[in-house]
Amino acid sequence: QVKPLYSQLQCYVRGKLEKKYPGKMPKDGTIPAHITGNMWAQDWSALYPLVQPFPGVSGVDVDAALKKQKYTPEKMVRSAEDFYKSLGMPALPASFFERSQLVRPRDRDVVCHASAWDTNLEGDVRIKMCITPTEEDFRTIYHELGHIYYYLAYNNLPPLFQAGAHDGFHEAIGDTVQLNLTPAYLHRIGLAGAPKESEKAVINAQMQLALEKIAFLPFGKLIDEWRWGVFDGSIAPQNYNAAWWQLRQKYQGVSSPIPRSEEDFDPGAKYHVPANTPYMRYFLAHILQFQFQRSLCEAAGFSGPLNECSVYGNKQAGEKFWAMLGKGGSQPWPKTLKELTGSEQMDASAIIDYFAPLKRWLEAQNAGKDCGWQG
Ligand code: X8Z
Ligand code: ZN
Repeated sequence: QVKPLYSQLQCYVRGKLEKKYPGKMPKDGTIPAHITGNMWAQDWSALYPLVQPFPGVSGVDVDAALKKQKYTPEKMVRSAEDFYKSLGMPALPASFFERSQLVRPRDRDVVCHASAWDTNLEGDVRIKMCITPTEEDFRTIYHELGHIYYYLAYNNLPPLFQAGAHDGFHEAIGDTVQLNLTPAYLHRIGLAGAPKESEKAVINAQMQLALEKIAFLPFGKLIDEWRWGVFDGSIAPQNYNAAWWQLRQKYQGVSSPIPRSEEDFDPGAKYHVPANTPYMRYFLAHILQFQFQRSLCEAAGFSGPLNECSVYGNKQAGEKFWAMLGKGGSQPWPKTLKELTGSEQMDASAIIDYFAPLKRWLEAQNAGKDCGWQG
């Protein structure tokens, strides 16, 4: 369902890169992973200045605003907390602020990959991050608090039920909230100017989000395909790195910047591989979060295009969300999904609807181009 949209995005971005680096791009239609500006080419947001559909039409620069307003890590967390509170959810416990690691310690080396914990299954919730005043970290905090609010919501269930409906639900909560960080919301909290309401501004905003959420999809799929291949032996140790890059090329249409060999172990640079954290959860979350958002927007009585909805401050949406979180792992996930969305199926119709304007625009831009890559 989502591959055609990804292919259009990959094709458009590659075209822009070809213009910027004439004669330097691989001939097989792939994008060298490093020029996406992300170590894993899993988030292409850094390319936004290059691929912005309508330059000069309202760009939201959250990075600059955070720095200019001297946002501290705690202030960034308070901003995310405020969003959840606006939905009627509780304030974070004081212990959260006392015991979380929000900044990189000065005296020792730590793992800085963001994570969220309920350390005692009784509400001693904490996050572990090394927050800097960037848009990426700002958005990641909203993601981590999704885990924290899920922990709090199912805290009074028996320990065995203190879990997400499935892993993908856990990853989708904060991501759903991220979908509400619209230009209008960012303006409301003072991190962006007054939003321009034009079709061009909508396409710009969609491109910005797609570089994060659509670019991620094939990456989200391939990590566990590689891990499961390792576990069942179909990927042998002498083939670990080659198999990794084959999947990268096949699904993402990206290639390694320089030749690699089995002397290298590139999968090891992705946190979840050495940490043995399953990854399919993020792929599922990227589909689910749009289903969740559609239901929350319906609960809020919103009837416009899904991509223009923000449920900030909406108690009806919040109640529905909180009720779902409170079910934790106490019943089969399709039942929980049905209670929120009316359907027992995970499906991509919501993400497709959401990005329909961008897809139309990309198809028009790519018309006549030779899209696709050798996989
Ligand atoms: O690992 C994470 C979160 C912690 S659960 C920061 N994410 C994946 C990643 O960074 O690879 C969120 C998006 C995908
Ligand atoms: Zn997470």
